[in-house]
Amino acid sequence: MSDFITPPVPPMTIHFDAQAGTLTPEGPVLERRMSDLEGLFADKGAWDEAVANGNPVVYSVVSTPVPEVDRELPQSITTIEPGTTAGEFWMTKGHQHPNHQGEIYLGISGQGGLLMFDGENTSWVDMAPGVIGYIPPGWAHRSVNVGSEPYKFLAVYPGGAGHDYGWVLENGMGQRVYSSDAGHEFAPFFAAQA
Ligand code: M6P
Ligand code: ZN
Repeated sequence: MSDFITPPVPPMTIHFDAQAGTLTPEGPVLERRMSDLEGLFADKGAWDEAVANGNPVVYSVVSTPVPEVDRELPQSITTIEPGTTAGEFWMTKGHQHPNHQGEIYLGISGQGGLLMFDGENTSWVDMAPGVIGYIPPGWAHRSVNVGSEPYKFLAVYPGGAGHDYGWVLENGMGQRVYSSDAGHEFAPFFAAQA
């Protein structure tokens, strides 16, 4: 094992409770409020208002103790609260992996979607409990809660994958996802309005 820059963590048991949507033991927990999603919703006025009106938690990410280090395989459960900002469904920031590595998402509860964009084409996976969405290398990815309950999914990804948020701010995600009578509908991507 001498060629590891960071020594690997020891083998461990992680309990995944799909009903409760928990991982035990827990590692780092991340909470993203509306103010953390600057420049992502199309309607900047509505986003400003939401930040001023309580700045709600939009999503949280609970990880296991497996670190985000090259050659490890970390996991996390993300919970996106239900809601819309000027009709646009609440979502994660979305990111690209700088070195183009794959990732899998497993739907746990609620109704969501996995939006992927490779800079040219978009792809959408309807995420429900038991569905695995596969993110191939080179596809930026964002999760969206298209239901009225919290949407939870498990992510498993290479520890050295990284999170390039600038790529999404620069290139967008190809499409936006809005609430509609039929549930959800797509609109062509356009940058956030000032
Ligand atoms: C999943 C994984 C994480 C990611 C999280 C939130 O749990 O893909 O790596 O951090 O979703 O997404 P984002 O980083 O785009 O806010
Ligand atoms: Zn990722």
